[in-house]
Amino acid sequence: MQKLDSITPIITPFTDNKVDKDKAVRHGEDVLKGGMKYLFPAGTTGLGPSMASGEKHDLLDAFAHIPDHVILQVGSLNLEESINLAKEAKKYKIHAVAALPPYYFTGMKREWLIKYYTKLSSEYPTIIYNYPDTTGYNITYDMVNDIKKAGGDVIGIKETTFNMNDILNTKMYVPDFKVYTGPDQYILSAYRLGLDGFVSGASNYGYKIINKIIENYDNKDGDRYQFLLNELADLSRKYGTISSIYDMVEIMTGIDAGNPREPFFKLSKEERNSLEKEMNEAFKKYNFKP
Ligand code: ELE
Repeated sequence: MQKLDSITPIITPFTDNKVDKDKAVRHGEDVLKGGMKYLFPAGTTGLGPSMASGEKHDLLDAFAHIPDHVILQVGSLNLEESINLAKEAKKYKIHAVAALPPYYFTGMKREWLIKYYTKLSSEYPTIIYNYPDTTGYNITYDMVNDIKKAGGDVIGIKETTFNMNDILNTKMYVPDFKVYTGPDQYILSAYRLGLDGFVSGASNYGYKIINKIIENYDNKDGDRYQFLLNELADLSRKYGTISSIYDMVEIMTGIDAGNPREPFFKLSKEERNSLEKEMNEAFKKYNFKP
């Protein structure tokens, strides 16, 4: 079985509210050494929508020594800024950019979404970041085909949705196109359904478990490790979405990945201890040695 594309939407380490490039590099390199193929800075887990364009550029610069392994999320509510970042991505020769659609505003016309992706991807190969629950827009296979027809260079899509029908339609009806799952729960499904890869927030801390899922994708152990990862992802949400990942990285890899930035608040000592205890219980339950 060929390994699929494994993509980590890395957390952004902040120190005194500023992007901490050194910590980002240490954490990013550890994740790649752990077996993941691409880093995806400024995604959801990376707090991308809350970052200024210059800060996203800082991340591009931090990983300038490993451009083949970088997919920078550049989508924003300001297309000119996104296009400028795509131009920078071209200079740095990274693997590709990715982009959320314009979000928040209601009533964006289908043809505007198509124009947005056509313009952006004409600057640099683009992976569509489809996250309908948060953006309010679902980028479906027919829209992808229209973007391509209009000359856009969209090379793949990251489907952060549990709607498997949409995911499979895109795989089936869009030729020469990579389809990646977004939810942590769908890593095993990406393998079993013949998709092209996965993006997993849990890979920031759980890459060893993900390697076990991959090794065992065709047997029952694959399910066991996927269930363990799902429980960890649930714990992450219970203790504070995204913020908890900074602690989970330190607990599982020993790496200091800095702090989140407010309004994502750091976990208290008590919360962190309780999270660690629950993580250890999950490891025991699934017979996994971290
Ligand atoms: C996930 C989203 C979804 C990973 C990114 C990702 O962070 O950019 O909390 O499961 O809705 O698809 O983070 O997060 P949840 O691509």
